[in-house]
Amino acid sequence: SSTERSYVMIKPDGVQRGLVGEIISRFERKGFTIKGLKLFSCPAALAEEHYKDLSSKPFYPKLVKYITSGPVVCLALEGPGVVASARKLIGVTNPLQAEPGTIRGDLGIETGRNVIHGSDSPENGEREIALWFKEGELCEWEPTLTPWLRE
Ligand code: DAT
Ligand code: MG
Repeated sequence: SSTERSYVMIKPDGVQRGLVGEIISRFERKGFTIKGLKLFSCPAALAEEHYKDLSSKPFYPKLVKYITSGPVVCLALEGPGVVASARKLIGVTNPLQAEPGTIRGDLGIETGRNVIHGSDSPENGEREIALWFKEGELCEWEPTLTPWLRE
């Protein structure tokens, strides 16, 4: 549906490398609507909750350390099919395997420094947006451009 939302996050390596504008620009150009946007230093408890499905993996402690190693940029994106489309724009988990043209394919070389996160289902999109954004941090707005993007 057109109200589908994805939680997208530029990870600390993306922020440190000055890729914030480059990355946000790709989602803007594609036509998704930014409903939430902030720079944020995330506490370990939040990173642990966000990645709780991976808590049994050997790389989980390093993953939590990485995500909390510096500020991240949190994005709530909305639009038809935004969850799957954002995953396509992002590329597969290992940047060396990600296609050129994708964010990870163009900008990264290691799984443990893969620049960006995107929700893997609409349900997780809602779960993650609720986790990372507080009440009042999201904007209810509709761009005047919408009729030029959607019939
Ligand atoms: P994705 O971020 O593509 O949805 P995921 O949900 O399977 O991938 O894993 C979340 C993050 O955990 C991923 O972006 C990087 C890290 N990760 C995944 N598999 C890993 C591995 N085998 N070794 C190190 N880090 C890994
Ligand atoms: Mg995932």
